[in-house]
Amino acid sequence: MIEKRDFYINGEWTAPALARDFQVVDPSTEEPCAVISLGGQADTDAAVAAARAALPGWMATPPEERIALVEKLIEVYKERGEDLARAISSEMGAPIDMARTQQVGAGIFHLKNFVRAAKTFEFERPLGDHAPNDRIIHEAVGVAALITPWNWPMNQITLKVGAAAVAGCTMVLKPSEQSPLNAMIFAELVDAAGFPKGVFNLVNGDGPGVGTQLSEHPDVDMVSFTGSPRAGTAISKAAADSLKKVHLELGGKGANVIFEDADEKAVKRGVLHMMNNTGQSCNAPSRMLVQRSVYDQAVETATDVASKVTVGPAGDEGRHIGPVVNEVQWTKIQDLIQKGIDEGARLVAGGTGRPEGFNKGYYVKPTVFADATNQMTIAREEIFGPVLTMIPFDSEDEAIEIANDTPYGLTNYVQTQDPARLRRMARALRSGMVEMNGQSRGAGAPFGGMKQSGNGREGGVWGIEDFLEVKAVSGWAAE
Ligand code: TXE
Repeated sequence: MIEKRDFYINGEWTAPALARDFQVVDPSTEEPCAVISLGGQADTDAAVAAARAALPGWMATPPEERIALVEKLIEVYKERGEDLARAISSEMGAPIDMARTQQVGAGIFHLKNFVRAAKTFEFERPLGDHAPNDRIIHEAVGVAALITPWNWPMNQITLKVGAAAVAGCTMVLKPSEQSPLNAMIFAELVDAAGFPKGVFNLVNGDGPGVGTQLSEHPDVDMVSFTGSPRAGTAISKAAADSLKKVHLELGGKGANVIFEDADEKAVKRGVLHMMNNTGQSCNAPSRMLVQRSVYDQAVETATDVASKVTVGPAGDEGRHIGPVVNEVQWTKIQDLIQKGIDEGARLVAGGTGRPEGFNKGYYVKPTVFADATNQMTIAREEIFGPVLTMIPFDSEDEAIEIANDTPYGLTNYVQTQDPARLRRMARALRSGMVEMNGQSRGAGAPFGGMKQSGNGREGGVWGIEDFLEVKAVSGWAAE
């Protein structure tokens, strides 16, 4: 079993102030796969102090040098890609092929986008020709606490670390205690890339401990968080006393609106997208809204596609879905599937219990509910498992109303061949992202949500701006 009890503070692997072991469990087997430490106040303080001490030097480092270090990080990241994939696979259950391509691949994608965006970003610029003595200076917010979840761990860590680094922030990362191993490898990569001491620090811990301590800490200037709305609320409250900036990327309950003129692969694509990462994605298209004229056909296709999705251990090569991350999530998903049945949705694929052939591991049957209403629990709550909810609609207006009738506003999806309708839908849907006809977001596009899905945007130039203050200078003397 892997034992990795130390934290990465001020460029050194440092033993925790107080011993508090935590077992990381492999969800494919329910067996522990590693032991880490959960940090406490002294560890949090040490990491924040290191980040604070490194801040002036890092802010004064020219952006080109910060960017060059991120480029170096990309190089070393590629060399350790397999180690990262194996860690992610064992601690959160992503099938190894998918962990290599999607989970680890996402990290390279984001870091490259930050390098590209930062190279052309004007950290300083004149206000405009009308005000020749005014200058706008973008400078780092300061010390950033980065609190990340387990579902797309390297995706979320690189989205935050890459942006903070090029912006000139120093940082303390607290990865999810469910998936700390990939984050610790990432810390080794930051070290190997040659970042100055104290710029990047990592402390493992749980929400009530290190998570809360970072959120409350008077020497932390901002918190960038991805996770549950529950924790997002707790962090906002904890951060309020010191009035620090809080960036939140929370859940979603995306609608995938399928019109009668959608392309023939639209339903299949929607089901497979829902099942990807075993449904553990905040932007999952979890409500499939289908126009009534093609609804029966769509239910048939969805049933067929979902019943062919195979489930298997994360270590197995090939295309299948793995277990969900832990027992808490497994039980929550089971309860929600049961709620769907109890509230009268029609179960057409999957259901409660483990899939056939498994008596251990947090495996969930790929599940589809038809004939749901948007008021049912399965249409309102983020299930975070391989569970699709299908809802019929008649008109475009009704589809918009149902899609927007949710507290969330992260990603919505539209399938139609009608260009005018695509444009109307893109404007009408209240979400940070609208993806149409299977076209995924381009490199450097902003990621984030409206309403209770959070605030701020990650990725590309918007991600960098989130870690920057805007300073207006008047009376500027030209050089
Ligand atoms: O998340 P938590 P959980 C949603 C999804 C899932 C549910 C619960 O619906 O079913 O959340 O997942 C840290 N102060 N998402 O319980 O607890 C925690 O240690 C500071 C959506 O695992 O939010 C971890 O590092 N930090 C989401 C991180 O928050 C706190 C991804 C996420 O854990 C804290 C994950 C506190 N009080 C879950 N409490 C997405 N948007 O993609 C917890 N944490």
